Order: sequence, then C-alpha cells, then structure tokens
Amino acid sequence: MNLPLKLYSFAPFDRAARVRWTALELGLPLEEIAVDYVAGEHTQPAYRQKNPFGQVPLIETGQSSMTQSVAICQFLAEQHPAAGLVPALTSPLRASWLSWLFLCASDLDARSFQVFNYTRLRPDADKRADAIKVVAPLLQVLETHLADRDYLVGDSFMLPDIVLGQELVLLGLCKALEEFPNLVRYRDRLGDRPAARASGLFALLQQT
Ligand SMILES: N[C@@H](CCC(=O)N[C@@H](CS)C(=O)NCC(=O)O)C(=O)O
Repeated sequence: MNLPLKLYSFAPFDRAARVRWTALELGLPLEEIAVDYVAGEHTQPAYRQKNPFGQVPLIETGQSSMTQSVAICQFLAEQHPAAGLVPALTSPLRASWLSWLFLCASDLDARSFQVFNYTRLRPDADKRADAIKVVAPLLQVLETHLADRDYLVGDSFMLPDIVLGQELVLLGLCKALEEFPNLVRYRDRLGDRPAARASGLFALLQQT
C-alpha cells in the first residue's frame, strides 16, 4: 500500500473517527482532507466522482479508494495483523469478533445515529426520546456483557472496541448513557489509549 493514506472527513466526531483511530493504533501516516459539509462539498460532482454516495469517510491509498468506515478499518487492520486488532481466520475468537463488529457497524450504528440526529443535528425532544428507547435494549446487552470484561472480544483490545468506543462518545455527547455506568467506564478506559487520545474524538466529551 502506498502511504500516506488520504482520509476524507467532515468533523472529529463523524464516522471517519473510527478510521483515524484505527490508523493511529496501527501507526499509519494519515493525510486528512476536510470536506466542507456546510457548503455541501460532498454533494458536488467532484466529490461524487470519488464517492457516488456523497458520504465520508473515504480513503485513498494511492492504489485504490474505499468507502464504508468499518470495512476500511477491517481492511487496514487485516493489512497489519501483528497489531492484534483482528484475530486470525482460524482463531476461536473470530466468530465473536465478527458478531460484535457487525452489531456495532449495523444495528448499533443506525440506532445511535438517530439519537445523535435528534439531539444534536435536528433537535426534537419527542423523536430523541423514541430514539433512546430504540437503542436502549442494545446498550443494555452491552452493559451486561462489559460488566466484568475490559474488552468486547476475548481479553484484548480489538477493532470492535474502536467502533463501539466511537458510538459511545456520540451517545455521551447526547447525554444518553446515564443508565449505563459500565459502558461509560469502558469508554473512558478506551479513551486513555494514546491512539484514542490522539484521534481527538474523546476530547469532544470535555467540551460538553
Ligand atoms: N455506512 C457508512 C455511513 C457513512 C455516513 O453516513 N457518513 C455520514 C457522515 S458520518 C455522511 O457522509 N453523511 C452525509 C450524507 O449522507 O449526506 C459508513 O460507515 O461509512
């Protein structure tokens, strides 16, 4: 892979944060390219040529480009297996790793986003309350799972922790974790990692 990796993003909290954090964990040099959301740069033909969905994150490796935040993270983690973010194909942890990763990338992502949307982007108290009810059962399962564990999978930090960590920062910004103390403790432990700190994601929690 030709480096540095180019990463297109809007803001420190968007889904590019997962890619930034993953790259930092892997020690990969990144060139960040800010896409102006307010000006609608992502809707313009020049950006749509790069990503027809008009979304971030997008990475360019020099050889290819790629979208879908969690797919990008998995791609990078698999390129650097020694970092331990991804278990080997034959590892007994693989099934659990995939299950948690996809839970975070799909159901949890979609539900958390609605909370963020109705709290921060398009504030609406009733819709926010409904969105919190919808995400709560998933958070409760995670709360129980993480009661006596430091990480989602096995006993070491892996990619699903990055994706969940980013969701928990968003939910924290929305004050939606009051009933989930284990998740708050887990998120704050993740935030102590040097790469997490360097990503700028967790600093947002200090600003609220
Ligand atoms: N499933 C995609 C979702 C990407 C996505 O929705 N990105 C948001 C920012 S976090 C975006 O670009 N929104 C602009 C839009 O959809 O108009 C991923 O994980 O990369």
